[in-house]
Amino acid sequence: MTGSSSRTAYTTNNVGIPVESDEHSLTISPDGPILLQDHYLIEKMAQFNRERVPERVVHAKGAGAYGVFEVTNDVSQFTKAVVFQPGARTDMLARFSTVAGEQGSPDTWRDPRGFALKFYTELGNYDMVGNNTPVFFVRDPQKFQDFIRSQKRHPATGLRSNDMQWDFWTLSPESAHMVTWLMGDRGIPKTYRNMNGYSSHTYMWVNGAGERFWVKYHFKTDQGIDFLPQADADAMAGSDGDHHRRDLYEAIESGNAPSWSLKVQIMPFEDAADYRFNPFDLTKVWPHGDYPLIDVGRMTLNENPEDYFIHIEQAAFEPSNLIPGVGPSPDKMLLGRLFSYPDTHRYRIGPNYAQLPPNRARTTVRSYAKDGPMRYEPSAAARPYAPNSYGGPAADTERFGDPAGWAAAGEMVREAYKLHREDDDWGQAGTQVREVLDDAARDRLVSNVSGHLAQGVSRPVLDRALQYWRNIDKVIGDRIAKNMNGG
Ligand code: HDE
Repeated sequence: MTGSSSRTAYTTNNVGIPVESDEHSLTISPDGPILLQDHYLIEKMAQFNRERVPERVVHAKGAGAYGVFEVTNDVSQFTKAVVFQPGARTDMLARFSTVAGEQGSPDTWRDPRGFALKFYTELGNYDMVGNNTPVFFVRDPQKFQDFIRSQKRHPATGLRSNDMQWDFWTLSPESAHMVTWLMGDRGIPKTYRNMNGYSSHTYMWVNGAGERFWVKYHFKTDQGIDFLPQADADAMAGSDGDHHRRDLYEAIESGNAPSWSLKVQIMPFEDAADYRFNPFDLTKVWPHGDYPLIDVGRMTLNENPEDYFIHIEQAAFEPSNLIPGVGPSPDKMLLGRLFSYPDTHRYRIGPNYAQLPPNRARTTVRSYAKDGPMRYEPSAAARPYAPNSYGGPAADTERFGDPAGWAAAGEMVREAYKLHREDDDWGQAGTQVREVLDDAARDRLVSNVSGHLAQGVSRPVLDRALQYWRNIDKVIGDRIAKNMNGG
């Protein structure tokens, strides 16, 4: 037998026992029956059948990397959050994703892109889970599940259906602003490195004096915004369905670390009530002329995960991971999300998902949680209950007791938001078309919408879609109608 140092490492089973062969099952004579005691064969087959966890019900296809966030401007007058303090440097994880496609779907389908961030701070993990668009399709979580189902597969055919998509959108006019973003250049980023990220929601910041502000985040790509024209994206979907995942991995591997500059819009707490738009309506932006962008810092992604499944497939982002100095807002969609994400993680990767490598806090965890499947970190408390007289952790209400909240009163109702003086469903979409897009971008928008409508959208949905676009902008709507020969 040659010395073990000259051989490669030997194969073991899952508990470290050396195995006799990587190639042959255990049989009676070479041609005989396989024996039940071939537990290594059984272990391999049984493990293989259990390798999958349910994919994310939305945002199933994605890519991710580790990195660092560095503060470059003093915004401590607005927030006490440790991640945003002058000089702070915080390790982080980012995951970018499409929305409607399944795990094996092409990266270059037209879709919003997820922009999920996890900051490992000394006061726990802070997650900012946004998209590459500053708005969203709906403004009440009651409609989110239905919206997603209209984007996915028809229950009879198992096929995606543009008719379902436009049926939902044209019956939900609040979608107009986001659909304008989606059908424009931002709907297919050239790479994950060439897109911005947004909180989309309004959040609350609280400073050290307890003063509250409303805030929207803008992560501006330092690589420059860029997109794929529809035809190029369609071709790429066929030639390399993992184009965006590959690009991010190879860029980081080659030392070409992508970065994003974080800027925020800050609204004084008292401005919200009388602002011209509902500042908590997720289908609206705050025009930058009203609340200009303020520099905060830079996020750089410079480390690929060593194992994709462990670190990216099992990554659990949640908008409810809010550290002191950051809080939610009355945005109904955000409040709905605070429940949904931990719920989906418990279902998808188990109740102890917070102990998995990408989700583990990098600070001391003194939670009273215990037991449950796959738990392997002991509870920090000598006794599994609070209060206790054995030195267990106790909430520091004096230091952390000030919830980032707001006053609320009134009867229970099921109604839309009260309208602010410039609130409607079409105005900001029209502004986007007329004032933000240039002629070439408008031409591409008309072409993208026409092409999408031409794929299976039938009357009466098609007629509603043409009126939808005329409501956004008459000129654009007429151009689309002309293309559809139905105008
Ligand atoms: Fe999500 N969303 N979402 N979403 N979302 C999920 O949680 C949900 C919304 C976003 O890379 C799920 O872990 C509800 C807006 C990203 O792992 C789920 C509502 C925005 C990701 C979920 C929304 C997002 C998700 C599925 C309406 C941008 C991927 C898998 C109230 C501001 C995160 C998961 C990652 C994933 C729920 C709408 C962004 C089902 C209920 C708006 C980037 O929990």
